[in-house]
Amino acid sequence: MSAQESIPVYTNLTDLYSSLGTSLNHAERWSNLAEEFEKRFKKKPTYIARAPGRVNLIGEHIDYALFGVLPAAVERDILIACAPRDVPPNSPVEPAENAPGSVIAENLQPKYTRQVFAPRRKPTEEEVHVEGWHLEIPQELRWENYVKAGYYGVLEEHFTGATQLPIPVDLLVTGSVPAGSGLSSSAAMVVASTLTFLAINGKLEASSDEKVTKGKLVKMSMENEKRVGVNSGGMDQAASVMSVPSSVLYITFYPSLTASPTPLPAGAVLVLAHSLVVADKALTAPKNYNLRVVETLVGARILARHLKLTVGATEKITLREVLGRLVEEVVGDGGDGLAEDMLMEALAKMGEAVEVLKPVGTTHAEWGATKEEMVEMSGLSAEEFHKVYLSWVDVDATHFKLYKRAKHVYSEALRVLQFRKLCLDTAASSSLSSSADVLTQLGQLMNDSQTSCAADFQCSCPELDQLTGIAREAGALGSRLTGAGWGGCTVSLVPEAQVDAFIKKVAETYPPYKGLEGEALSEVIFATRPSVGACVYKFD
Ligand code: NG1
Ligand code: MG
Repeated sequence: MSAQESIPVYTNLTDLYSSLGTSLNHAERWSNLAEEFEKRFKKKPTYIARAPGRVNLIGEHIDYALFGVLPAAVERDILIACAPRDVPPNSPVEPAENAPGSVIAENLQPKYTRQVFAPRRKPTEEEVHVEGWHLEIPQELRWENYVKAGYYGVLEEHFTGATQLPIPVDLLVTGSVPAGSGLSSSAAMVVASTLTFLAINGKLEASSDEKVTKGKLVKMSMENEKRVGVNSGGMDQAASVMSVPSSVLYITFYPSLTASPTPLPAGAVLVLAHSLVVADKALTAPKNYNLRVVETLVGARILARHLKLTVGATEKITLREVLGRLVEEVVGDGGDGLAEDMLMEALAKMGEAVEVLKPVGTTHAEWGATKEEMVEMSGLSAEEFHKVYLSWVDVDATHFKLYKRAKHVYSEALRVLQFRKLCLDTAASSSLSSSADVLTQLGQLMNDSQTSCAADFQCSCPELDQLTGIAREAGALGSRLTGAGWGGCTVSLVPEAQVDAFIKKVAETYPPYKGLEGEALSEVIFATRPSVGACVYKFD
């Protein structure tokens, strides 16, 4: 699996549907979207772009510390149908429908209303600056921001300094990834919209000099997601773009982006269950997601200082790089060449090294450092510290829990490698007899991950704790939150033969599911299988 691969562009519906598998009624959704597009815009779509959501099996909140994670794309996805719109040359900027480079965005979901936007030449103060062209993305939760984010990336990547703008587009969106559920509807939206604008501007054509690869699409989508206000790692975008059916994907970010399919042992089924607590990460980021990004970065800097590693004054060293630099001093290689068993050994040692992030003379579990204390421990001046760690991000906290966060990251990174090793060893061995035991061990790692997320990273919530507990009692071998947390979904590892009984039991026991049945119930708790990553369909 290489980041250099090109993004699949299908021109034949049979090939498209066979790539998507048969478990969901894809054909009906795709043809319904195309028909609805034609009804609304009085022309056929030229492309439909697809990007799936993802479930993360294990490896939570460690992608932005540059540690490897184990997600898989889910079958649920975002689809965007699009076609170019004729705009007379040199038409005026108003009305926006006729403006050069303009976009009319509609959504099958009526609560997301029709939006029209176009880039402009003149920047105002709030606008993000791109040489030549600008597009306003307000820092508030609006559905079209995700469409704009994709557009902006393509604008910046392919049209900077150009006199010509991207071609005007009409588009229609539909999605089956529940929003705010930890299944990364946001990344699916951003990947799908980035793909839409790439496709329609000819950047996926084999003949284009600037042809975009999977790796490039992941990078662009990561940047684009930041434009919507979340300083995310790259897990969701990589999973949405690079996943393959039937395997989880081991994604690394250090020293570069790689994705290796990792087969799950036979007999293991993933069941997703929504806590029904909706986490609006874009709104709460200053108190949770972005705060965790800062806490892990500051922890890394202080740890590096204790370990006497050289760190540039303005460098935002990550916890993975601290480990890499340390190992490099000892064995001369901290990067790709480091064998996984050595990395596991080093990670176990880091679990002890993080003790230095605890305050001297106290073992208070809730300990956190104030800003002033962090500045002092970092060895930077207050100005430097502010510039490197706080100036670019909005955080809202008086205390920063560096020890707990770093402890979670190193232990979680180790669990990912242990999980992957169990999967690979099982695939390599011909005997199936150990399989029940392997599933138990995988489940235990997931349970340990949940404990660490709840106690140390503090990204769980009472409902997620309750739901994972109920899941274990109902027969899950392991159960944990998936995605950012603070609400959203849990993922449980359930033996195949017990899936129906498991779902029934959880449905009866988790109080928020009371009264739900049929489709309403299967919207909130359902089995899923690792499925394929993003693609584009091109109409004749
Ligand atoms: P969610 O909130 O589930 O999309 C977020 C980040 C990931 C990763 C996880 C936690 C975005 C787009 N994604 O996922 O990069 O850090 O949290 O493991 O912000
Ligand atoms: Mg998200």
